[in-house]
Amino acid sequence: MCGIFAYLNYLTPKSRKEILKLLVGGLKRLEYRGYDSAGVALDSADGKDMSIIKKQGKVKALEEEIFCHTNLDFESQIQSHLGIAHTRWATHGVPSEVNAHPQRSDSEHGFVVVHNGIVTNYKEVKTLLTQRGYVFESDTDTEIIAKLIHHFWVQHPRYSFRELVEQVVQQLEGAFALCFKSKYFPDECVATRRGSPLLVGIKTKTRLATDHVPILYGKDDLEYTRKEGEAPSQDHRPHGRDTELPVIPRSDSTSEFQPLEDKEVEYFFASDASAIIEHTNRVIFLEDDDVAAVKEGTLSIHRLRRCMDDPHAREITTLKMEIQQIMKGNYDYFMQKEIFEQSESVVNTMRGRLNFQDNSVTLGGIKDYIPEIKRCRRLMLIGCGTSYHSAIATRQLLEELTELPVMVELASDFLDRNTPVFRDDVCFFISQSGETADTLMALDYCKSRGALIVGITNTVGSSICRKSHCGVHINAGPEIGVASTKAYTSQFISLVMFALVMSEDRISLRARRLQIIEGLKNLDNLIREVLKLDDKVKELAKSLFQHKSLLIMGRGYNFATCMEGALKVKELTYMHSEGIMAGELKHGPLALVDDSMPVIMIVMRDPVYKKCMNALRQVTARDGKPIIICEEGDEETKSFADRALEIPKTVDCLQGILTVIPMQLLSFHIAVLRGCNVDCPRNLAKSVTVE
Ligand code: G6Q
Ligand code: GLU
Repeated sequence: MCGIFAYLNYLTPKSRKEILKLLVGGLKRLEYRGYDSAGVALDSADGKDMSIIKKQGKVKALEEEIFCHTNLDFESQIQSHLGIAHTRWATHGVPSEVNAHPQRSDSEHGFVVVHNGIVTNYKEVKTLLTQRGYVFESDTDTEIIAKLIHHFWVQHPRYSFRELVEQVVQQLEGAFALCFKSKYFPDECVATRRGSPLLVGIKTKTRLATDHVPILYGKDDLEYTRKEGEAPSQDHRPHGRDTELPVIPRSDSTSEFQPLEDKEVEYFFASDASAIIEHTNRVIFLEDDDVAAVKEGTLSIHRLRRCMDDPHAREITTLKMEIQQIMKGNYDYFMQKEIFEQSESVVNTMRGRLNFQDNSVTLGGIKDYIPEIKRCRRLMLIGCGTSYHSAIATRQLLEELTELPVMVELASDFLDRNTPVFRDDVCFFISQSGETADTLMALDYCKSRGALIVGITNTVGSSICRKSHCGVHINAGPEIGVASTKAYTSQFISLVMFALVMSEDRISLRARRLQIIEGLKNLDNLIREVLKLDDKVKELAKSLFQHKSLLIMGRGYNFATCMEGALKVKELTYMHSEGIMAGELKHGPLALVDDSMPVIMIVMRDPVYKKCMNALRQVTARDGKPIIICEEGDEETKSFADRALEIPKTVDCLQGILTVIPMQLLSFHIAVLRGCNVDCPRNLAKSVTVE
């Protein structure tokens, strides 16, 4: 949600135009995360001040403002420079120019900051700073950060930039990723995170001499530091009227800046790798409470306090992501591309895991934990939105193949209920982004109760990956469209593979396992077949797009498709849509049915076929005109339909992978016909890092 991008060139001359293009380019790559305004800060032409350009709306509007309406002396070359940029997704204060980031300390631009997340104690800090004479211009929580660092700078003129930032973050509660720039510390960048993702990309002319950056720790006896995860005690926080802001002692200056050596170097700070991959594939994923500082071209990573098990260094990771992977290719929309990619992405999910020669399944990331998982008391699958639906889609199979109780939970509701969790529970956290705040909090909750944590994510290096004991990367490739599509089918397959692993030594289940493995083997071809329905689905969309509502009914293995289909329709088309469990029809929803209410029914020849047919008759008896998604060649079922989409048959427990695709296509086409923003639906963000 929202995006940070910063670019620092050290002894690498760049024109201001190049720098601005880089900053705007970085923001464009982050657009998919969802935002409502954007801004950049760079040094003024004479290097004595800063230019901040902000715009409500799209990055395109900011780009136009920069290149058509400002006179920034584009051609002058700069040897070393830091520019910071941001896309904002408002949490405090309406989307507007003044609320957009960067936020500043004062009209002189002493300190400017970009922020992703929420500062929960901003009111207390604001009161304190107001008493000190600071005048606020925006409604954001972020502005207190810019002013607070200024306040510390006035109090401690000899502190380094990094030390000032360390003072600031000690006062903040909530979630944040921050990137600072200062007039007083030219060409220096300080960045830090707690609860929001941030990474540093490094680009050098020659190959890096090192594959890690040492972590420097502050003095252990620091009075005001706290252990990770521990809430700050009251007296460390500015909360009362006359409370002084406490100041932590300076850290041992001898431990500062052990250089990552290189003369000419460029650094990129970004919320995720898609913004930097076109520049470098060498990155460091920052951890919570890391403070990364670049001074005189040297990067150092600092932590205030050493905790048990803390590593000595942060690895420099080489990303394998290709730039083409995040481009639209021949498609008009990312979502469309991602729907059509599913015949390949499902294969990537299975690659190296499913051996079709000997019918074995290996999940390297959880292999060592399987004996422990087999001994557990129950499995809990936890996620939000689409990720939650993938758990619903596979619960029945997990119950069948593991013979364990399986609970499926929405992360937010799970937390609201303070659900009992025990040491012998195994908790799965399913998340495309790996950064969803609700899911992460549920993870922390279960971890603190001693459960085994298994992550199912699409984002390598994400918070959920790092916090899990073990896990499965679904390997669907970057998903840019806000509406999740290929991640859903890959999550589905990952959970099916897990069920197969759990049942590998069960003789009674051998035939069932082989049937499923056979089904998986041919899945990509069947997906290609389903995708051929695109034109037919488009025609269907033309007949539906002006309606107000759409009901989607089914049960058994296909209930998840109804829920997921309805979510896609809602989020992309802003139409009302409901996924209805067909068994519940007579308990209420049937009242909605008449000859004008659009109804889609999923009726497959699986164990609930007869029950679905009953529901179908209930609908047609009320003059309903159902559009039926049924099996290829099933004339009998088709005869009840107003219109039908025929889907190839596969194993019952995998059928949901095929039935969801027409729903993805339908919501996509309706959205285009209604003129909606397909890749960035209103009010939504790709990575939901707030509660
Ligand atoms: C659906 C959305 C959304 C998403 C959740 C959870 O189209 O993308 O419902 O699935 O916000 O996100 P994560 O899977 O990233 O945790
Ligand atoms: N809370 C900040 C604001 O409302 C930052 C929001 C974001 O993550 O973009 O300005």
